Amino acid sequence: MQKQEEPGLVVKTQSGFYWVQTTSDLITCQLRGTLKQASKRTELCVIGDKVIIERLTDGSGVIKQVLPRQRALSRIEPSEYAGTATEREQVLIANCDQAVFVSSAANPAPNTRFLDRCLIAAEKAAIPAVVVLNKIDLEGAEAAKALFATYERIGYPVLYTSAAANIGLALLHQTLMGKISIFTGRSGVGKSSLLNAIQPNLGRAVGEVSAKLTKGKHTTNYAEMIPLADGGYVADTPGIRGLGLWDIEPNELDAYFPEFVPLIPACPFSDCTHINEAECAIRAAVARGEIAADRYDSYLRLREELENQYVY
Ligand SMILES: Nc1nc2c(ncn2[C@@H]2O[C@H](COP(=O)(O)OP(=O)(O)O)[C@@H](O)[C@H]2O)c(=O)[nH]1
Ligand SMILES: [Mg+2]
Ligand SMILES: [Zn+2]
Repeated sequence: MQKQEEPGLVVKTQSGFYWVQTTSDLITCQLRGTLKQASKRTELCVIGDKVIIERLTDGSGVIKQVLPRQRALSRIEPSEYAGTATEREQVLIANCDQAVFVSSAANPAPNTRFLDRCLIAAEKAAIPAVVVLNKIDLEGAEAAKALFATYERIGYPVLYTSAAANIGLALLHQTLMGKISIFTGRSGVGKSSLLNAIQPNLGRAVGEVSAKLTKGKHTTNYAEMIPLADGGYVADTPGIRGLGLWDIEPNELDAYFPEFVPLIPACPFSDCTHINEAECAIRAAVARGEIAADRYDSYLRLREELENQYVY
């Protein structure tokens, strides 16, 4: 009997098992043995990957092929090897339509340094980013909103929400509908609460302490994206502590700050670092207040981090 091959979408991964949505059903698969040796520096198969499977008689399946990725949101895998020659790429999601980065107005207070890092990763991957500021029902919301207006000026969509007070949820729902999204941000900002307010069980458990899922070497073991009733999928990542920029050269960093891009040609040197060159157009724009000092500060810090990264 000829074995039947079928296309499918990887919607969940856990400890070497892959849940693949085919046109007819959800089937638990493992990777074909020969695929496993293909690469040590990155992951072979992650949520969002399109694959070709073959069914086995016991009802499970084998992934025979992982189709080329259109896009992927990555970071340096948090592990004891990070910063060494054996560090690996962790692909958080493949082929997603957008990345939604959630912060909270208070409790925890916003960390734009971390948000900028996430936005750079999305720009590198050419994934459209959406910024969410949650918990705007809390004291301090006005100051936080003023801070986030910077991102609107740059051109990112910014949604102001409160899962607790039911603000902005319809717009968030609309933003997610029909798309494959990664929904991420630090622990406690309200990711699960927002998703559960949109659709029951769309988010992971509220208040979940996910240390087990986020720490150490085995961080890649569990990931899931959940279907929206109206089409699309949302991957609610457990709170992400850090996001080491993967595969970015120091001298390409400026290209991932959209508000820098139109000014870069005005710098006197084509390899301007925008750190200390006289007549640098970026520094001049910061001085005039056209580029937010906070964003420029993020640029300087990330640039230094990239300069210090392991060189292969
Ligand atoms: N005041 C307020 N609290 C919220 C809001 N959204 C979530 N929370 C609370 O913040 C805590 C963390 O929420 P959770 O959804 O687990 O955050 P996650 O770690 O990002 O998934 C919980 O105690 C929630 O009840 C909000 O909009 N306003
Ligand atoms: Mg959560
Ligand atoms: Zn410059």
